Amino acid sequence: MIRLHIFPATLKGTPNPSPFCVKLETALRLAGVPHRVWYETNPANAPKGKLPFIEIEGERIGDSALILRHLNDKLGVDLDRDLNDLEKAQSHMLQQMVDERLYWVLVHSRWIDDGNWPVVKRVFFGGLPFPLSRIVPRMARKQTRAALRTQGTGRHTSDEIYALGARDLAALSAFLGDKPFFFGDKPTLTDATVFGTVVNIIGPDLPSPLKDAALAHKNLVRHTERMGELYAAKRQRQPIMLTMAA
Ligand SMILES: N[C@@H](CCC(=O)N[C@@H](CS)C(=O)NCC(=O)O)C(=O)O
Repeated sequence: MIRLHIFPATLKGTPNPSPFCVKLETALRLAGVPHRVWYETNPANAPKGKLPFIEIEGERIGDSALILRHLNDKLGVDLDRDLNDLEKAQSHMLQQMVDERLYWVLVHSRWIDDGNWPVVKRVFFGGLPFPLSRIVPRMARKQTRAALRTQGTGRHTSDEIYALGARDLAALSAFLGDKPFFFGDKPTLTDATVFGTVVNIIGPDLPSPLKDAALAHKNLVRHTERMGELYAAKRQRQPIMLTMAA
């Protein structure tokens, strides 16, 4: 049985505060891959220092894309099986835009935007005892700011960052059009990927220009609802809570 290690679902309005955890869990549910969820609170326990990761046959694998590649090689799991070569290329590009660009705009909206930071701080770090409750969020925000700067997004003004995110959302909306899913009547990995990020933009009560931009695209909102229903319908066994050393 595959163990899927993800953050606990601490943020109301999204299945998981991490878009990559939502994407992978959704993909496993859609593909009908049996798995058990283990909640991790410390990404340092992950093989690549980030969540999600899986354990399969004694091996620990990190990174949602590499995990799905591995499951494809090992078990033939492939949500994009029915796509033609051009669609596979489009699927790849859409996923990269969401994971490697839009994601960072979401990170900015949560961790850097002063309007949302107090809420994010409470949700993610509210359970820590004093003085960790003071030290850890400050350190985590500093590290996230540095990561955003290294990645590049953090070098722009807030207005510029939100404008970049709005363009990504407009591109997603235009590509989706009137279709129920990105490539027609059946969900693919692109749908799981978009769902992971867009549900995290529009679901939680964290207002931002990014959320406004997403809500303006009714087809993206409907897509998120549709994927949310599928995600719930394909639910597997109860998750286990993993107790860990900090
Ligand atoms: N490329 C990775 C990205 C995973 C990722 O960025 N996870 C974030 C949460 S959304 C994380 O664990 N961050 C913890 C950290 O950087 O310390 C994937 O696709 O799984």
